[in-house]
Amino acid sequence: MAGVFKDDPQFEQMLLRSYPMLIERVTISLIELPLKTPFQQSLGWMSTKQTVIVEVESDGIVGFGEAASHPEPTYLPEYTQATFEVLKRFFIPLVIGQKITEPADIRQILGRFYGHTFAKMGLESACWDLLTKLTGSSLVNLIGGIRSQVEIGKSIGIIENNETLLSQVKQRVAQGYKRIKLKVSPENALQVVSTVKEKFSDIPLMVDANSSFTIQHLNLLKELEQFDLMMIEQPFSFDDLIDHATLQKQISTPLCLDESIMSLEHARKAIQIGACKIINIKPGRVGGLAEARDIHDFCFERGIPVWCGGMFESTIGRYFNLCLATLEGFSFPADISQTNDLFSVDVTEDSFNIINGMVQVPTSLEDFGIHAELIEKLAVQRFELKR
Ligand code: OSB
Ligand code: MG
Repeated sequence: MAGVFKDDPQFEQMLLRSYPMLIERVTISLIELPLKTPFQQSLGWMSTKQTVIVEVESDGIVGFGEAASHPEPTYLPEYTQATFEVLKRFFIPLVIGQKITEPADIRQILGRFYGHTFAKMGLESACWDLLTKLTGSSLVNLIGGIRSQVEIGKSIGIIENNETLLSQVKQRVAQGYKRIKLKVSPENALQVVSTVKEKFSDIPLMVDANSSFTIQHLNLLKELEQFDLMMIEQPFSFDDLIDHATLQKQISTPLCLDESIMSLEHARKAIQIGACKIINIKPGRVGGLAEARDIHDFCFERGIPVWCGGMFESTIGRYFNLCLATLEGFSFPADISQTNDLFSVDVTEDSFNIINGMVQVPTSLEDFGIHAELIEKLAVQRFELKR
């Protein structure tokens, strides 16, 4: 806060962020949202998205948040049941009864706990929602976003049949998505990309390997160069910055890191050693919107483009991603496809609409009409703690 003065345009923002909130109740619900179409990636098949909805109450007002970790420990070590467990056992007992002045305080309070970034985001995001309700200011305003619309791309799973794959791409391009991301593995990468490139030579195209390659696949990865992809997302393991740097030195296609970046410190080191040229920011993966904004600011100052990834969140989680993607440095279409396209059940009455690949950024989470009773009904596990 030092160095921000009254005539500074940031002053109002700073005031809005400082608002005492006594955490009087926290409720978590682990829910299951069946996918309309099962999704295959190198992480495996997913037919049901498990996610944790978080409620934080202060002064009679309730904020909603989401901890959308992956259902299995294949994306990162943290998975949905672990997220629920760590919230119940460690995080909620520690935050209950605490008075915070801004959502980022959650990051300090939970700072001594390693990892479990999605669980941290669950609590912090509910506090951000609470803050918008207490101050009457939009989340975009509170975090310093500059856009009222966000560009959206589509992530397409591994589809073995070429005709089916091509018709998927065709449908998504026709719907107006601004970029297509193909999920790949060492077994299918060249075939999938060449099939799509042959028919759709000029669409913005990228691939996401979800850590399925190793440095042994160096030549295969070099062969992908010929397709002029926008970027290759996370070819190697989350804990393998060194090999990413080795690869990036040998190819001109930008590498984008997803799983590897769980904090600002990770981003700083990855950039320092040249392990990537682009960063996918998911607020859950980095432990909250405050950390996400710090990574954005760090990258923006250095001319490193970032973009907003997704975890098949419900409309609640997608809302936070949309707001984050309004920050200035977000430079590629976001993985925030429509939730009513993904799920037949959602936790809100309404959701956002994508028109020509663009979403109008919502002014408030309340606009969607949160279905609190449905969340309780859908909960396969629920835990509540009051002061
Ligand atoms: O690697 O970006 C990923 C979904 C689940 C787990 C990992 C990833 C994804 C996606 C997100 O690609 C797609 C979306 O949320 O629409
Ligand atoms: Mg990814």
